[in-house]
Amino acid sequence: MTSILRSPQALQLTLALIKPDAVAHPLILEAVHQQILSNKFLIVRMRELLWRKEDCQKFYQEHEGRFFYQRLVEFMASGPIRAYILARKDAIQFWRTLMGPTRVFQARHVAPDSIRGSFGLTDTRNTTHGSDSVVSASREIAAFFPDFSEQRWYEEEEPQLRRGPVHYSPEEGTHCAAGAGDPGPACRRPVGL
Ligand code: 3AN
Repeated sequence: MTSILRSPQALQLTLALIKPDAVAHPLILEAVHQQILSNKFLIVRMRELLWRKEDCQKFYQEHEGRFFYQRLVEFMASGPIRAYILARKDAIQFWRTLMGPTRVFQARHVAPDSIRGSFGLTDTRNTTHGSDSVVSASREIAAFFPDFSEQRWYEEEEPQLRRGPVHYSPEEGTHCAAGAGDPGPACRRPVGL
């Protein structure tokens, strides 16, 4: 994998998932979406999907053998999930802080206003997922958005989004650069990609 030197000001990308427990409840789904917007993340891509069990197994491979692995895989394939590519300065760490701790009991105590503190049901059904490093963000983004080119996004869309102005489309649930004239690639892409 080639590593690209990026300006310290560059927006960082992360993969965020809303898990089946939250997607099943429209009010919780909307509340999490609003948290994303109110915390100044840019929604670069968004899609909803049903995950196949084999894909869950691959995604959570590092946890294979742990006591919760089977339960986790079954749960993640049990209903629709929503996947986002989010951009922001320090997006990875910021999203993880917003999610709160993995364990819901702990989240309710140490970060009651976090997403998991507010909506988490159990340690498995804990509302959201977020990448934990730049390397895993790239891998996870590629797993959910195979047509998305991170390199092209950094070349074409990131500079426009960083400089602004930025437009949010409530219909698509995504942001794009809203410069005068040419709308830029973020606004021209086919819906769903
Ligand atoms: P996080 O999602 O906070 O980065 P990871 O990557 O350690 O946590 O774990 C992936 C997922 O595995 C968690 N989101 C959670 O659903 C599940 N998980 C982790 N630890 C436990 C546990 N002790 N008991 C039950 N499920 C767990």
